[in-house]
Amino acid sequence: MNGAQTLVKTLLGAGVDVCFSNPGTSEMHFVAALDEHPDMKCVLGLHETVVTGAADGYARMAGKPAATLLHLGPGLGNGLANLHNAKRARSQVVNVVGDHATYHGHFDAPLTSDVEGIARPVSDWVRSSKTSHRVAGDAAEAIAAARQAPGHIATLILPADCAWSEATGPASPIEPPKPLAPIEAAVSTAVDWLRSGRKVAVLLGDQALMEENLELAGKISAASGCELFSPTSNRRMMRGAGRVAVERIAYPVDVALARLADFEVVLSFGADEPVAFFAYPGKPSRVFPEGCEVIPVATVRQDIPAALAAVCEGLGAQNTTAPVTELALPDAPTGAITPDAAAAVIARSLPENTIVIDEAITSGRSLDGITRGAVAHDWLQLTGGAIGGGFPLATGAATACPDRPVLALQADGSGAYSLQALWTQAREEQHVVTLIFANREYRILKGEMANVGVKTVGKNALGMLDLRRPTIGWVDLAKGFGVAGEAVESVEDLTAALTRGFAEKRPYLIEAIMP
Ligand SMILES: Cc1ncc(C[n+]2csc(CCOP(=O)(O)OP(=O)(O)O)c2C)c(N)n1
Repeated sequence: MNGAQTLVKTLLGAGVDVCFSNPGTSEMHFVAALDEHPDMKCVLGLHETVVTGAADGYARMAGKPAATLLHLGPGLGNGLANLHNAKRARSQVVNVVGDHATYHGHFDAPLTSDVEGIARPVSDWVRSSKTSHRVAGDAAEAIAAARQAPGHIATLILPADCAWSEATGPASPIEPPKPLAPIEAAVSTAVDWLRSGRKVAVLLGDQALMEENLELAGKISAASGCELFSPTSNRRMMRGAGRVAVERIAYPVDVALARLADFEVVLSFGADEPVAFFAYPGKPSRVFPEGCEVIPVATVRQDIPAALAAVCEGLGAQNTTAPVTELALPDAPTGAITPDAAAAVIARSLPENTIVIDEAITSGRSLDGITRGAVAHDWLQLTGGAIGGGFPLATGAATACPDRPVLALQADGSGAYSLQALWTQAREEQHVVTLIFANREYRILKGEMANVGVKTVGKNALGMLDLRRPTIGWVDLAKGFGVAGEAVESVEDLTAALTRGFAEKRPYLIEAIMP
């Protein structure tokens, strides 16, 4: 058995049975080892940003890591933006990055690079295997590091000679440490605040946004009158009819500041204090008011369900009924595809249990409110602000949940970073409907120019924000990657197109041309 074979067996032994990959020569022994195991699902991405973004989407839905297979420093480098997003999502990912044979690096062949240096900023754990005998043990440690709560990026660098040389055998899985127990003092402080009659915001992130934990938060809210919020961007929120609703803090700083102005304390479960995405001249970085204390009742490293249950018990709210969202669909809109009208169509069209991927940027500003009463669904967002996550997240989510429909809400500028994922969706016959919001500009950046105080916008600046010269032909691009689709210009046609798309059970792309 060689090092690569022990690696694959170690991955499978620990339950890692999906590998998103884009291989090269230095990974050929790993490819051969994967080939010996039909129980390992290998999914090819045509660019590494697809590979890493898909691993993120997979982890969020599967609750366990996938492996990635990346080609030396440049391959890893191509995947960095979506590894950054995955790190911010606290997703579990095991990167396997091939490298030159240990003795070859010295010759400075063209692909020689500082792989560890490239990996470190986006990895919580990095190691380069030193010998073939150590590959399996390193892999077991990498998997345990990725799985440790709340989820981490582990990068294992595999020199080619460590892959092809004789090795002893696979390593047994290592059980990661359990999340830390909540601290009693934090729980009782939270209970005191909730009983105080003061204005309390409860901030929910990470595992707190899963259905059973939302129910606990709902009981706490019903018993105390506190309001429930989540950060602006979340890894995965379970929402819709039958679930406790949580309000997402708005992206525009002024809107967030106005909404949160009266709160005296924030009790957080699985979320850091939310701050403005960017600094703006004359505006604060914090979105909760000056003097408002933020108390981390449970950090992401702690047992979030246990902390919610303890606070619930402290309030005596165990038997309180959590207020859940009733099914409430907006009226059918008519006419042009504006963000509000599109949100209403989406709310009305969602099949039960859809996984929604949200990279809609400005076209998605009203989605949170308008889709709240839709049928039950999951909502995955771009967590790290590095655009180009949408198509790959959809691909990864569909890999994890082949029986659930996926709806990718995709802004056009962001979509142009990683549309190669369509090809993977076609090849894997994934049930992904992509809705492109074709506003044909970087609309958010036009607003940001004004927000940072720029008064005049001339030809050069406009040229960097406009996508009309030439317009992007999304339906043709999708067709080129093997995905059927259509363009629509009214919400009536959008409704019909979504019905067709969800009936397809294969990938389908809808280009919604916006005014
Ligand atoms: C990796 C990366 N590159 C660049 C940016 C800067 N950026 C933020 S939003 C944006 C354009 C978004 O345009 P689009 O996706 O069309 O959405 P719209 O604003 O039109 O709704 C850019 C380039 C970024 N956030 N991440």
